[in-house]
Amino acid sequence: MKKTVVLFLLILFTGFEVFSQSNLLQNLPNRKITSLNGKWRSIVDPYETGYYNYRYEPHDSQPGYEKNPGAIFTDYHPVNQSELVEYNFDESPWLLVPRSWNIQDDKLFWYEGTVWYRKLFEFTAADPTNRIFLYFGAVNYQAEVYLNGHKLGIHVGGFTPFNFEITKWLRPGSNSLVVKADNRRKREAIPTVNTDWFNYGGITREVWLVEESQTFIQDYVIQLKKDNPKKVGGFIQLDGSQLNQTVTVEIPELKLKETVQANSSGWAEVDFSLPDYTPWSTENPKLYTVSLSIRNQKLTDQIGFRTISTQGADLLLNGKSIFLRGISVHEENSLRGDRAWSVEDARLILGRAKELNCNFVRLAHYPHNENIIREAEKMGILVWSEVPVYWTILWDNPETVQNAENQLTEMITRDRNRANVIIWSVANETPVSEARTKFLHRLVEKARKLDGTRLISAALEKHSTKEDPMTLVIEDPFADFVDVVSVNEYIGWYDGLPEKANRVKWNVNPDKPLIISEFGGDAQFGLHGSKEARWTEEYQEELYIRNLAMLEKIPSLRGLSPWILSDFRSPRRLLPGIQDGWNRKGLFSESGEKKKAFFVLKAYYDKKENFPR
Ligand code: GCB
Repeated sequence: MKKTVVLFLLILFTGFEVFSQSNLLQNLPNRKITSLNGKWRSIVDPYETGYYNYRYEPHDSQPGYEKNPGAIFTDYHPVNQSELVEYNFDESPWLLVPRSWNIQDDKLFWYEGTVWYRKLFEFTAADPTNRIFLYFGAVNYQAEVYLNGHKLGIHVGGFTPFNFEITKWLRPGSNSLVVKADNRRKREAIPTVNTDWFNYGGITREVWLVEESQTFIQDYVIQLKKDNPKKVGGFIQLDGSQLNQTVTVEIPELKLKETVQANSSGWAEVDFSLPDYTPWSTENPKLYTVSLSIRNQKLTDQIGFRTISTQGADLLLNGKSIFLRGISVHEENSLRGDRAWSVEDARLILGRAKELNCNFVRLAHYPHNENIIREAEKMGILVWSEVPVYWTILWDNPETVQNAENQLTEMITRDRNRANVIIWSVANETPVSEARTKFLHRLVEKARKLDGTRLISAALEKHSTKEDPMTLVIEDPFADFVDVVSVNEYIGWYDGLPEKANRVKWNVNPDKPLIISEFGGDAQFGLHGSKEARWTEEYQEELYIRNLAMLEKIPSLRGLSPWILSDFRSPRRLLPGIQDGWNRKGLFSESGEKKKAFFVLKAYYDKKENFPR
């Protein structure tokens, strides 16, 4: 009986807490932050001993501590010397944060499970009345967070940020922050068990303390209104005890100063005209310093103003038809063979994209870190951002849809002030069914509610018609819900040989822009042979030549993001001597050499620079 009650409470407790967190703070880089990056103590705990007892029940709470069903590895120090304690953070190995654990110790390379992390830190607020928050860029996949023995909450989803207010749990002197990170793949999760990328585990992005006054600006949107290059719309959300405040919005370079009044919920609508300005564009990625001020806070951001819309098959950036010279990218620094997280990593990835003459990256298949979005924004690179609704999700499970919706919300909330983000993608290669379309439709509705200004898409699949296997169509009811139709195709790799591209005809909706969100094939850098020999650079080169010639004939084609910029780790890729755990579809090898196909795509993009002429 007791067991059942404990389990029930646990389900209730976790069920309630899974998505509970303080509302996400907007614009971390410009806040008053203190980094908790660096060395953390770690305990690798494959059996979750720090959580369950020998009856596989969550441990009871410790005397003198908050009720923390489950966790005992919360840096508990027994009062009584004779008490049995079977862990010791002080003597446990270090792990670097942010990083995945997989490449820090050979024993952890394939590890999927729980690692407990601990950071001791001291913190004195600039003003004792200030409020302190703890912010994680991302933890893959599930994080349980404890401060000084108190459980702050749980976060699910490996690629989005989350934060907790910790003001009342902080102590003068040393504080102990413990994170249980668990990267086990689960059937009901987003993504599910089966993907084509490496399941890097741990605290993979930056960790910060954020200091704010009693009442502060928590979130805002300052963006051009949909299709209106003259008007700024959005909102400002305050948090705290003095919510009825006036907020001043200033753009000094434009000599703009506006005030808005927050209501009793701390919410203020933003709606004003913008004087003459230089729009953000790929050629001139102009950003303005925008400041938002209330009584005790001035928060600045660098914001670009541009419109993005569609008209028939055209994609219009600032009203002008553009072609997306793109490339798909994983969040991986291939030189280190690890998750990318830093500004330097972002510059490496985006620098390679620039060498290809790209103006667009598809950040596949999950939200990437904020550094890459902001660096791309400064470099004039447009962004497609995606949630990991990938392949075979459990479409009918209400918790799964809730989880996807939550990840989508965190992605959009973090990046909806970035001028370069133009497309929210809600899925990749999901099999058509009624349940799946309903699931994705719900995500579209959510995305539009959170951000009515950007375009919605998803990477769909093509089909051939019954009458003619060489005629390709996109037979998917979901194509009706998206602003931009995007499709992945592997003609010449999984689907026939490269010459097949000569014989194929596409029959797609001429009234929506089409993006080929993937095409490509594997080549091992330095392996040469005839253009018919798979895995050679010549084969990949031929595949690119044929595919580009085929795609060029589609009148509604407005962009490409071939698969992929660089070779990336994937446990699905097992061919010895060639793949060795790497997906070899990169135009760059993992050590950064250019394959022959790189030059084919670059030459195509050089010509496309003159689009639409
Ligand atoms: C796809 C997937 C991508 C894979 C790629 C491949 O269609 O969207 O995640 O990595 O194919 O290499 O097979």
